[in-house]
Amino acid sequence: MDVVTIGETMVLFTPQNTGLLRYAKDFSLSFAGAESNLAVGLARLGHRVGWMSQVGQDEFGEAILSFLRGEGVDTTQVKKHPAAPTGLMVKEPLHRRELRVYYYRSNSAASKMDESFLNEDYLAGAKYLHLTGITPALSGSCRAMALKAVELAKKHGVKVVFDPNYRSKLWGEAEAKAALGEIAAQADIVLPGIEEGVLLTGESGPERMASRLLERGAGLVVVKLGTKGAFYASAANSGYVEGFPVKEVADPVGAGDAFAAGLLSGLLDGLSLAEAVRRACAVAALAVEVRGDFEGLPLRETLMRFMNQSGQDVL
Ligand code: KDG
Repeated sequence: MDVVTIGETMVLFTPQNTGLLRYAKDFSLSFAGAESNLAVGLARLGHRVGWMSQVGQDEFGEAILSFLRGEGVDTTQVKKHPAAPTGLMVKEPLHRRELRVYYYRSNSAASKMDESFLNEDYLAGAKYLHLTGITPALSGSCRAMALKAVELAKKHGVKVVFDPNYRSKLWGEAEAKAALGEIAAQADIVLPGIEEGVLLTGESGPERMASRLLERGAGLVVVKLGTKGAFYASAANSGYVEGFPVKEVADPVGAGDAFAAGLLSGLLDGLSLAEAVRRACAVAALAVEVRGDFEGLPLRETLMRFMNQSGQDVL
């Protein structure tokens, strides 16, 4: 595998209309999960990617597996829990500027993953291990598993990519700061957004955030700056990359996962750091123009045309 990622995927219900959820009658069904979003993003760009997780022994679990297999993601490591269900997520688009999300995932099948779940040989065969800060927030056993996965990756020379993905609905700031900081310090690549950078370092600017995270052990830090682009820093070099123009943000959820997919795709293709960050910005820009967490993730050909036209319409 080029990339192995571990995390929960949920069935996602989105009302057809905006407004309070209590009045919603018609929903569309899709899937949500930072790690599987990344996996789909990489698969669409032609990379080999494996998603490790646990779903319930239920129809929603089967739906998630069919979907990810259809996208070309390797699901051979996925287990089915005999009793715990597949998690659910519901979006509440109140109006164009405010989106609330609700989780029905405590005690889900994925939250029951633990260290015994990890297949060392499978992890050892990857070039990158991708983790997000959502997995350690799911349960104590998931947190231990995430740390063990980092340890195994390091033992086998697999590069660890960590997206802090702080979710305030899953845990409090103090607990998150400690747990996310522990993984970030061991990761080769850390991908915070501005708010996560503040949480992890107490700094407010991307340059100082990146310096703090590098001092603590990260090899490369890329701070995501939304439509403005990103700031990257490693021991060797640093710089800003401008974002691509976004016509209209249809759905910002999943932008960070799209960014991570673009970055890893660029690094796997041997691009320079700045070029890989530029690819990350382009994938994120395309992803947010489409409603849904992963639906707008581009195929390689679309991405290349978009980038060659510097973000003009891809016809
Ligand atoms: O990054 C997008 C994810 O936040 C979304 O797909 C759902 O994984 C998810 C979560 O836990 O919030």
